[in-house]
Amino acid sequence: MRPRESVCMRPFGGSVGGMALRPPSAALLSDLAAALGPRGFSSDPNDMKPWLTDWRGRYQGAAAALLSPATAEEVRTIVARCASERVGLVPQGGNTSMVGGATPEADGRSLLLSTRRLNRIRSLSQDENALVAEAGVILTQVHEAAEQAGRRFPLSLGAKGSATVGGLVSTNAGGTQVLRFGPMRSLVLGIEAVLPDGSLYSGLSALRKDNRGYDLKQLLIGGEGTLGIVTAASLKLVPAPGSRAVAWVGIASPADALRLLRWLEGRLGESVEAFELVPREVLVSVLHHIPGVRAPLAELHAWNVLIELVSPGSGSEADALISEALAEALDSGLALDAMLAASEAQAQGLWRIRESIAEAERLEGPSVKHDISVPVSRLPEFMDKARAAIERGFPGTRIVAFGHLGDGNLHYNVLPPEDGDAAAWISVNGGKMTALVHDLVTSEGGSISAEHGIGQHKIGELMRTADPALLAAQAAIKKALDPAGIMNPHKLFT
Ligand code: FAD
Ligand code: S2G
Ligand code: ZN
Repeated sequence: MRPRESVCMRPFGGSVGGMALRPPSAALLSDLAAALGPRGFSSDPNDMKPWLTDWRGRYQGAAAALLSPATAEEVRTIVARCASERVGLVPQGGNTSMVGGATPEADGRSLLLSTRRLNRIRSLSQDENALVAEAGVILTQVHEAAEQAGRRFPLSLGAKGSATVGGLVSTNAGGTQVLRFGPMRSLVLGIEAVLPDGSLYSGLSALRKDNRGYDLKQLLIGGEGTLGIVTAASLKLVPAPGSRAVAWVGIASPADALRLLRWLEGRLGESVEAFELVPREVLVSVLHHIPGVRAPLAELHAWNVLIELVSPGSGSEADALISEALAEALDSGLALDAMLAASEAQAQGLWRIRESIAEAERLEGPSVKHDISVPVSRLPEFMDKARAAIERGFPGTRIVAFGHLGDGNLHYNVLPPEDGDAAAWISVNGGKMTALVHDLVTSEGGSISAEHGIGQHKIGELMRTADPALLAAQAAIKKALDPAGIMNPHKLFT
């Protein structure tokens, strides 16, 4: 493997082969205003303001104008003009990116392209088990449309009320059902997208098999808006469940949680769809910050798992299956305590705890956040090693690790020492902390970005830790498809 320093990562966002991006000319702006109309074009700072900061409030961007095309053709018009004038475009859906991926640079040279008006569900076929949604359709709208048709779109996450189809595709989003159905990469059947030269790629077919060469769809999935603008996607649906059971279990350790997962899968097979690890300190934070949530068990156990089980059988079949299994787990001492949601409202109450963690964290204050994955079987040992190294190197810090245990994916966040200025501590120590965590993850064969992507937040760490051959191949793909570097400048690439 070539030594790391040999990777030539020519800056793409700003200059490719010496041709720097340019701010939009007055002529371009007036042409786009005429083409898009008053609902599709604004240069009013008040209109743009809400969309120029990322969800975590880390990045403050600026844009020459906010473009809101209503059709793929209007997207083509925008991209073709920006390509010819080498003007940067930042695609934005729900703006829930955790890595600043949808926030334009602060220099205001790029145009912000919102997909909000690309908001139609174009079709739903029960025979094909497929739904075609435009990029700006929100995840909950996809869930509702599928349910009305007796189907289900099996991907969910805490931002489901804001995250859009285009954003979910472009970040290869994960969430809480990856355990059974995989991330977006497994659930996208086809894509319609405007490529950086302004051409329209119409690949929306719901074909389950198509081996005509390279898979452009799979490049755009997880491409973070750097290879084109997704205008619609064909999504895979699965049958609606007959019944579902949601349980909250108190457990002694992540190692025991993993044992419980494998034991449940041995008994119940693929019906275990979600298995989310929640440590006591996270539960305490949610109970403190989020109104209307209650502790599921009498005791606040050091570790907890939220389990969702789905069964094709109707009525209380899922409840019966998981009750029997958990009774045995309690008898054996593997589970310390458990409660089974007795109603849909209780089930939603348990999920509300899990889905409110990010909001509770935001209210709790700044922390050094990591979205990591390691091989599942290595997770408990990784957690022990990381804790020991962090306690040695950064005394007084507090580790908060939660999330998608079954995928080997943890949100591994470290809070600064309680005394002193958190932001100041992070500005001095955050980079060293992240390097320690990411080096440990890399040494375990893991990833420094399990599901949130790279955006602008992790470019440095990607360059520092990724395989040079991979980086060089990715740069070559970017240069081939977007030679002028107009697509989402300074994201994923410098
Ligand atoms: P945006 O934030 O608008 O954009 C995300 C990226 O996609 C940017 O790079 C943007 O340029 C690009 N993009 C957006 N639309 C398009 C398009 N049409 N064409 C091309 N590029 C486009 N993520 C997970 O994976 N799992 C989780 O469990 C999870 N939980 C979350 C919980 C909360 C409370 C929050 C706030 C976020 C969470 N996220 C999670 C992160 C985020 O929701 C996902 O990354 C989501 O996919 C972003 O969708 P979005 O529409 O908000 O995209
Ligand atoms: C989750 C998003 C929030 C976070 O809740 O599963 O993906 O804090 C996360 O990282
Ligand atoms: Zn997550």
